[in-house]
Amino acid sequence: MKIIGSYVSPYVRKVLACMALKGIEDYEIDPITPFFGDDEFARLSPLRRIPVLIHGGLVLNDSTIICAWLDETFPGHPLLPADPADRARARWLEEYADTRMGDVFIWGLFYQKIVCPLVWGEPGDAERIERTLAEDVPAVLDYLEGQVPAEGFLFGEIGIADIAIASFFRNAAYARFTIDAVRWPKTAAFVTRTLAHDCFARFKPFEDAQLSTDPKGRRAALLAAGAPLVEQSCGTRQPVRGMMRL
Ligand SMILES: N[C@@H](CCC(=O)N[C@@H](CS)C(=O)NCC(=O)O)C(=O)O
Repeated sequence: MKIIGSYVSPYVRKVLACMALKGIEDYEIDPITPFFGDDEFARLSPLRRIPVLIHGGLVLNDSTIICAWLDETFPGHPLLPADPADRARARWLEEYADTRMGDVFIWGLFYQKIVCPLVWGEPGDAERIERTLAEDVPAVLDYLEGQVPAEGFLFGEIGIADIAIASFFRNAAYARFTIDAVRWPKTAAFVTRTLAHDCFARFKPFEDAQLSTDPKGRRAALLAAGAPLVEQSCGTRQPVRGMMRL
């Protein structure tokens, strides 16, 4: 099995966390940033997005599709709760995280603060960052505060909804955002608890290696940290603008 996508992507992290829960250890990873994908990447990922999962002749795109396939294919820890109403709620929270939290935390913060200067050599949109922090982030946190439990996970055992939500807060932290635990105490504690779970914690050294090195030293740093890297990457040195949002 092969995963294409950087350890720092919230959607790749979501897939890797689900694989960890399922005990899937036999895979390789090509940890590219989506903007540095070659023609082979464009062929495998028509939206030029990560993650991509390849298993034999099967190529899967989109973290939700990938995680559903993992859950239907591999035994072990179920990613969805058993009760139909809970399953529906878990799917909704996954969708809410992937779409709204993606818009707010990735496109509104992480992309503006980290990706723009690093990949495009230009500052992010300061007005957008300000609006995101003043309006969009509080609205997301108000909603989550009414959803997450004071203790434990959303539906008993940790599952897809917990993982999808918590994953974005790693990127938020990279963009130097922390949850105000006085205003949103349940969400702050839930995120800390979920990100501390082994299914997330085990990948942190790879994220640190990815973030703290320049492209030249990255492969060596990731290998040194124990990342199961592919031999042949579909990464390239010249960045290509994404097609979904510019
Ligand atoms: N709905 C997709 C979203 C994937 C996504 O947006 N990935 C980001 C990386 S964090 C990406 O590839 N962005 C590049 C782009 O949209 O151009 C999923 O769940 O996999």
